[in-house]
Amino acid sequence: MTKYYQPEIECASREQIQQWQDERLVKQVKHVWDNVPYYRAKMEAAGVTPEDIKSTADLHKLPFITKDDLRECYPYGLLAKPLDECVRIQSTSGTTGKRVVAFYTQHDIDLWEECCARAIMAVGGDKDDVCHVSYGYGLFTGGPGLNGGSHKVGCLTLPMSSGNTERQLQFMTDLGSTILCCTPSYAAYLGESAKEMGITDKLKLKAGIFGAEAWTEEMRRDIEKSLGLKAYDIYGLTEISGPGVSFECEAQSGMHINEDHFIAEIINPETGEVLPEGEKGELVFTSITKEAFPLLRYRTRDICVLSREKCPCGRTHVKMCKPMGRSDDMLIIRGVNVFPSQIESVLLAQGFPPNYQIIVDRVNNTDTFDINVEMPPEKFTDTVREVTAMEKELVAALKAMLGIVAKVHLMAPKSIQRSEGKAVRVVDKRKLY
Ligand code: DLL
Repeated sequence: MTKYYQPEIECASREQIQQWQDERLVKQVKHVWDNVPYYRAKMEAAGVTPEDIKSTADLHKLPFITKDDLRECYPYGLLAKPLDECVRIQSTSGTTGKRVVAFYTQHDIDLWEECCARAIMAVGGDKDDVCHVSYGYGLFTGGPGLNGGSHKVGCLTLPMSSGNTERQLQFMTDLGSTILCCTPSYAAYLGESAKEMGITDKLKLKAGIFGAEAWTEEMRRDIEKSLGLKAYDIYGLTEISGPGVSFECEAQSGMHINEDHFIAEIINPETGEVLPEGEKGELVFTSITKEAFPLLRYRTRDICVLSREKCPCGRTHVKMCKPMGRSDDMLIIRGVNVFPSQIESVLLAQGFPPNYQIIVDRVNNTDTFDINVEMPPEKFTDTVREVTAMEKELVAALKAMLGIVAKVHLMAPKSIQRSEGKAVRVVDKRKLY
């Protein structure tokens, strides 16, 4: 039986959860109104004042906030606390371009780490565990979030970060890591590498906490087999805090949303209308306890279904299914958020017309990322050396923008098929959803 980290919260009655949400929402709306002129103006434009929000039943009256608002307000426009009370900044994956920064007070860090601690406890973690964190550290929230959660649980924490697979496996066997936290693709790669090194039977892993990108049940089974552990999903986004917004329990069937901190809604992405429970739509979050960067009705663009069916683990917090797609064009490639528009801006800056096609696939559980790019007539050459040199330049410029390496294939002018309607810029062959 799982030891609950905070059963009085995670297994609270619906009435209790409702009461927390009602009280905290009213307080949060006032905090935002008083401290964030940008959102106050949005509320005024929508004809809403804090007095109109008396409980979660009034939530739908508030205007949405989107990634575009975050970009428009970059960097300080949505801050709800003085900067000298903030202790941390994190940012969405992808290095430049469409950057989104989130601010945290110490209180915000504590509650975020608590959410991650709950996720670790939910997979059976306790102070006797060795928690191996191979999510990236730095601006990306994966490493710092799980690291903090692991400390809170009292695990021996290995802040490995990503990369250097041989060293990861060496530490894993030498120190007897029992819980692995990383992206599912990296977990699969670690499993393969352990097999190649002939050390699979030396691993002591019992559980893995894998998220930040979409992964299938098939991939879950592969990872569980190759690493000899139980694989659990974890979900989150920088704007709302980071990993731990929701997490899987022993039932491995959907992720409990930490409802004492976040209110979840499902909306129709076209109309913005709130959909009844059980319907598929876009996930929207309101953070009701954060101080520095509290977002009200933030549109995640993740397509999802919520369920309040009774969970065998005893937790009462609502569950979300694995995200089933996105309502925008963002791709997550090797755990990094990529927008086609970022690629387009690099191509234009390098003197290439925006005639390109992105092809993404998943081979042996690793994402492949190819970009076919047409050469403009004035750059056209079929000399291999010249083509290779141009491809190399584009790869470097794209890496600087996105933070990951793409394979670039230069093609003759007019060789990418033109579409009569909307151009097909992305061919995603991964069957993730
Ligand atoms: O990916 C936070 C995170 C780190 C989550 C480590 C889990 C583990 P961002 O870089 O801001 O934050 O990307 C957020 O990633 O809107 C989803 O589209 C996607 N995503 C996150 N977790 C999952 C998951 C982190 N378990 C975006 N399954 C989100 C599918 C996920 N997609």
